[in-house]
Amino acid sequence: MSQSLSFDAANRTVTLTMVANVPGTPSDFNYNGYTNGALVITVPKGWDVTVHCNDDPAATYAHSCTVVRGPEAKTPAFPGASLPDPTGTGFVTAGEKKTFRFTPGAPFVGRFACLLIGHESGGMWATFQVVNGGEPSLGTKL
Ligand SMILES: [Cu+2]
Repeated sequence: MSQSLSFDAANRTVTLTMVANVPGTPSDFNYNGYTNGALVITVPKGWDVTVHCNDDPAATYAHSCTVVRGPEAKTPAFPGASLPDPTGTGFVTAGEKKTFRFTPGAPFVGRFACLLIGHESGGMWATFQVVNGGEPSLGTKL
């Protein structure tokens, strides 16, 4: 998982790779093998965030990627913080990779979620938080 997040502190850029539907985990509705907020992404306010949203080559389902303010929110928390049309055509299918880029302008605690119907409620979301200062990190919680 360590290679899922990298950053350049001098340029305040962070790159996050989220792989949907990783096999061998209890649920197909996971990112990087984690469900229900257990994966915790932390990004400082004002950094340039590039997200690679990849569907695992062996994925069973199509999936999507959006940073949202809370449970079942359907719009991005910040301009550009989503694949385009995340509840419609903005998905990735098995082996497919798409990228989006945004700059979070204010601290908050929200979610990185799949907005395809039934996926977030099935556990497909990570915790996404924006903090004042510090460095980006990727962690886990129970
Ligand atoms: Cu999904």
